[in-house]
Amino acid sequence: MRRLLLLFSTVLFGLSATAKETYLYIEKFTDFEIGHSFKVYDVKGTEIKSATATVQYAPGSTANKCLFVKTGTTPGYVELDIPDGLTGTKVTKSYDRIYMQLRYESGNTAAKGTNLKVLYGSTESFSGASGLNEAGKFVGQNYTTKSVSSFKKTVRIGLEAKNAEYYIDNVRYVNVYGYDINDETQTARYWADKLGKNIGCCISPNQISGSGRSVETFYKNFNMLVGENAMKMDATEPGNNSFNFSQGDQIVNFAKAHNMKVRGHTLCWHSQIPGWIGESNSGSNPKGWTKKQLMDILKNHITKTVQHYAFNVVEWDVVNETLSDGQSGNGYNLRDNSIWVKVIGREFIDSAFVWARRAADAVGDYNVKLYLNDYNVDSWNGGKTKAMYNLAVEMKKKGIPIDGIGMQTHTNIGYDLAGVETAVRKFQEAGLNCIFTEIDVKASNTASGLKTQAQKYEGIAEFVCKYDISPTMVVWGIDDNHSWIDDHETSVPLMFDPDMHAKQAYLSVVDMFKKYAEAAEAAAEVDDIEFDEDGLQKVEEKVDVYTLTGQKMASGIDRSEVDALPSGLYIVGGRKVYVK
Ligand code: 9MR
Repeated sequence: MRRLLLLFSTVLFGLSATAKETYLYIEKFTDFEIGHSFKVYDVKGTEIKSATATVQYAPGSTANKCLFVKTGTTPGYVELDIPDGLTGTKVTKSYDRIYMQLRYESGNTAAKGTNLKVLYGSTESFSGASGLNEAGKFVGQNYTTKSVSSFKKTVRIGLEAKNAEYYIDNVRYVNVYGYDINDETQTARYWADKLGKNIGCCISPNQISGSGRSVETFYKNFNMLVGENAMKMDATEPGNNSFNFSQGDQIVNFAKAHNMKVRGHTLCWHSQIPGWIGESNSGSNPKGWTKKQLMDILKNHITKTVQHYAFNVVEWDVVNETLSDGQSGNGYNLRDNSIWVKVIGREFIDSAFVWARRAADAVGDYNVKLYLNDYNVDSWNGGKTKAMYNLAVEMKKKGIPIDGIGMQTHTNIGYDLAGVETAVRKFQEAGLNCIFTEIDVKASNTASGLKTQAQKYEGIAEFVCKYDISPTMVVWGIDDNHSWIDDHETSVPLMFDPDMHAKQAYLSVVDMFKKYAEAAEAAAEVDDIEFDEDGLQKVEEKVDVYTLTGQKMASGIDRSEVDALPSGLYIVGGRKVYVK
């Protein structure tokens, strides 16, 4: 008897505090006629003709179909088809759990307390307690399976029980991670790559070794890495003019192996300076360096570091956290607990950028971008953001080679997205890039905390998608247990939980990148350039206008009317246009 209807579905539900579970049914038995039989095999893969597995109604039901298994002197395992389009490797890697309901009746207790086995051919993917201890009811249970590589298009399941009678129902694969890491279209990296944007994560060399889920989580979901500490001055120049790039090199090599970019953090900071220079976070000068000596030290450091990483680092934080906290918004103040500020003064900033640019240009690395990076410089409603703007614009006007500013974005669920967008536009008007370099959004591990957190991450992702001057967003840690924020009990700031389950934050970032990438693809399809008889490109006077998400805003309007649209990005006559 053939299956009546080929049907399987992915059902999303079970929203836990952290991640969604994805279910993929192997078999519900509802699509088979009563009496349909399945083949049964022994553990070595030899068919057992004397055992039976037939579709029946569940005990006491006239509607709910399930499978009734009857074994003889050898335990038998029922063969079920793997859902279409899936391979055994993919299934067992992406869905590392199998769930099913099992039941025995009090009249035959041979199945009680026995092991369940999950086999692909004769390769065991799971063997362990079935959890079947009470007669007369279905018991639902999750079994964590092992990945297998030898498989056919079927999976075999059953209890290790002789002369037994029992029922099986609702057999399904369970993905506890909230997304399928082996399906690239479910990752932020895939869509960010399509948009030419960077989605990054900070990393330490000790997180790179091995091949487990956490390592995979880095390179499958992100296309950019930043050393959390590896490229700071205390790591790279532990002695005067004595360099050690080994930690940063490990990150660069890992990134290369996985076709990822690297951003450099950081060339000049008041913190994490080597002891031979002075004290971190201090304006004191215990070694008595003169201004000229300290300038030479900084120039040498920047030149050698930039040239060592030339072509391998695409963005540098040239100067980090040079602004003081508490700014009025008029002009700017520099922090005074910095040896650079105290001994060299304001000019160290300009010099650092010039040295970095010259060092890169001298070896032909013309594309590396140079950033001024700081925290609490996100919302235009904050005085420090205006101070950042004032400093960056002053530099730009003087011809200092600054490409943009980095908003570190160490924030919380109060993050003022509207104020941030205003700031992004201000930087855009000033001809500066504006990127998000160290994102963490503090939130409580509650449904509402995680939901609001996801909205903030999503909002940041939208700015990155929407603004050409915002090519990068980087999160400051892979999961909630790898964060410099140490109140893990009360705050879970990142996009993955410690077991690498995707949180809502990650899933909404994926969706946002996907939305813009698909809209961009749709726009490219209508981007048919026409030429007139002189070979010149025809410019349509009447155009259709769409939002980036494909919603039609206007049909056949005069091109000149486009300027009157509310400010934002549109697809006008098949081209992406920004209306101020
Ligand atoms: O995450 C970094 C942590 O491991 C270091 O101990 C700390 C030392 O200052 O620096 C942390 O990273 C900081 C980054 O370099 C600059 N912005 C603030 C980050 C969080 O403190």
